[in-house]
Amino acid sequence: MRRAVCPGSFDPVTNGHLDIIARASRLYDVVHVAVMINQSKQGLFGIDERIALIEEVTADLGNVQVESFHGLLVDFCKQRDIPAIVKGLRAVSDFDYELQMAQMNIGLSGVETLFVPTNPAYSFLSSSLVKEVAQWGGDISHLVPAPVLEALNTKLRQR
Ligand code: COD
Repeated sequence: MRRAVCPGSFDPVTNGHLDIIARASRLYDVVHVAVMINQSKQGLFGIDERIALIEEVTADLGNVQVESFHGLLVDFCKQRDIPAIVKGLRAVSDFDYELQMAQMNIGLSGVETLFVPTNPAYSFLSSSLVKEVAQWGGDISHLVPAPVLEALNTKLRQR
């Protein structure tokens, strides 16, 4: 079985994330989506909500498993015998930090990182921007899957 992991915060999952997960799912037998638990940062969505949304929007891919993790990503990989991390690269600005993490991760554990260029339609897209635009009533319907749009609108109405 060829396995890879797509890690992230996914608060919430966007079309940019989904594009990378879908492309990884065509290259690997199993893609693990690892949702990082960051105890020092309260997200808009809880970890279980993020997982449920990712499961819903990746169900049609058929080979995606969604889990949370805390601690080092390479430990998550080691425990599941995952040899590769797949990351999307949006711009040169992503590259410096992503390169550092890739080099640290291979040095720590031998886990490789593969970079997939973002779809140009999503090169400016991040979860933070989506939340900010949605908060002020901007149209983000072309940037997130429909269940995420609905969940965001519900969440923002509750605030
Ligand atoms: N187009 C393409 N790809 C995208 C887009 C887009 N528009 N948006 C996001 N992505 C991809 C990127 O690959 C990004 O890395 C990934 O999706 C996740 O994005 P986010 O914003 O949800 O998540 P981040 O950046 O907060 O996630 C950071 C990690 C959790 C991956 C990282 O902090 C990590 O690995 N932490 C674990 C602790 C650890 O091991 N630390 C040591 C690192 S060396």
